[in-house]
Amino acid sequence: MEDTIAAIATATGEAAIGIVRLSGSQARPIAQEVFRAGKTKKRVRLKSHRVYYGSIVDPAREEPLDEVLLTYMQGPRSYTREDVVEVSCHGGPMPLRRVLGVMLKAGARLAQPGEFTQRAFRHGRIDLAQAEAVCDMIRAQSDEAANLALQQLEGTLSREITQLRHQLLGSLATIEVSIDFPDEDIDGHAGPPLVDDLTRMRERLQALLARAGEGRIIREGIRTAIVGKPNVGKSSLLNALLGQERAIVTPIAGTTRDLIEETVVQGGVALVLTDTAGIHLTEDAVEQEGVERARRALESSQLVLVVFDDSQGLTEEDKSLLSMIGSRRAVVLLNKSDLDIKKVDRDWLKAHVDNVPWLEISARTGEGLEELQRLIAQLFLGRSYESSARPLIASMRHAHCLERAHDSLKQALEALGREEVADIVSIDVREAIHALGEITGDSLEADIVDRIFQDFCLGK
Ligand SMILES: Nc1nc2c(ncn2[C@@H]2O[C@H](COP(=O)(O)OP(=O)(O)OP(=O)(O)O)[C@@H](O)[C@H]2O)c(=O)[nH]1
Ligand SMILES: [Mg+2]
Repeated sequence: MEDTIAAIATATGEAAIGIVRLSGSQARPIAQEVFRAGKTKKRVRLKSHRVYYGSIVDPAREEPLDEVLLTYMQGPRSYTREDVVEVSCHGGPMPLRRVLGVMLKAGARLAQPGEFTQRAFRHGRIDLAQAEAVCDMIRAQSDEAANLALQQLEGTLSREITQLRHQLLGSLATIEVSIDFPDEDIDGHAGPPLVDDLTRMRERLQALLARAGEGRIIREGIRTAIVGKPNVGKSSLLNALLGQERAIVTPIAGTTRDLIEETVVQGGVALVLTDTAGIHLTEDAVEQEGVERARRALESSQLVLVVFDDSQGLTEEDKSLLSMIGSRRAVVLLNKSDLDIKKVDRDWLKAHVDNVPWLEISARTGEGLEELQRLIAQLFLGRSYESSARPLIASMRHAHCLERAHDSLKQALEALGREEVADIVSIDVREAIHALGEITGDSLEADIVDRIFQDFCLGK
């Protein structure tokens, strides 16, 4: 029998309410040991799916620790499918710690991160892709990301994968028949020919993979570096996008020395913005370090906003920035358009940055920022995922599994083309089935499952 786990399920800090959660066969006895109902502070026998008002006490001295609401949910009608107790106490660190403390004293063990959800998975209430969606939902930074997580939580992805996997199992059966009866041609089997089936499934995998990048962007946001030489208005741009005076702005070149990171949601996607120090040659050691950090931020970004000062015209320093972009997606921003001094040579831009769009903006008045938002959405997102019936792949892990399944099917089809013996084809199809099963957790080693749940937050 599994032990009973306990954890604080809500975030740390001050809040109206905090929740301590118990799950396991001893959840009810432990709760009954430390809970006293109502004003009379009597011990009670808890009934399932009821909410009780009362207090949590230290049973050694009957000393009350906090006033609470307690809910008992008998398994399997609970989050983990085990007996679960949730205690809502006051949401400060002290009351939460006191409530958790007596539960541990009464026999519960402190839960590992993700252990509640892991139990829900192990007891078959949700599959692995759904369990991962719990985490995504909690971490979602934009509406789109939350919608995507919810879809996955409700099983849209799991259904698609399970369906594919079952169809592949059907194909495998066809192949196995031909191994047992080698005189029969594989493709001569009744029903739709094997090659057509496998080709169609391969195409479905391809279609899912084609939009995986988009899914990741929605889930994780776009790492965006704001770069430019000193004083062009990078920090002003950060502030304008955030709608608050987050970074220090002054007319003095070299104001920003360190990286400043903030997230802003634009057109449904989160931009994880980094404001950087002006990139230029300098003797100042602090500035040099700042410039070095700016370079690294640029290198680890997915989108680069290159800021030029349109009232100044381009210098060699500006131009050298363009060579640092590499193959990253970028937008050139001609800032300070409110001054109406268009000194940046448009012809030079057209000749030298043909693959990068450019835009006039004013960080001061906000002119051009909506256009920037549209441009970014265009660069990263295709049609809206809501318009497609197919689930959107949003995690690297899922994309890797799909790639493996896809490659195995490709090999199977090639083997069929070469008229290889059925055994060879069967191995490839089995591989594909296994890879798909890793997404939903149907085929996965226990230690990999453990590793996936370690990424979870405590109490989840
Ligand atoms: N007129 C006008 N001035 C701007 C605009 N954007 C920034 N400025 C001014 O330009 C100066 C520099 O702005 P910052 O945002 O500090 O520039 P920065 O690129 O972050 O500079 P460093 O941190 O030193 O590299 C400030 O005086 C801003 O007020 C704009 O759109 N229009
Ligand atoms: Mg700055």
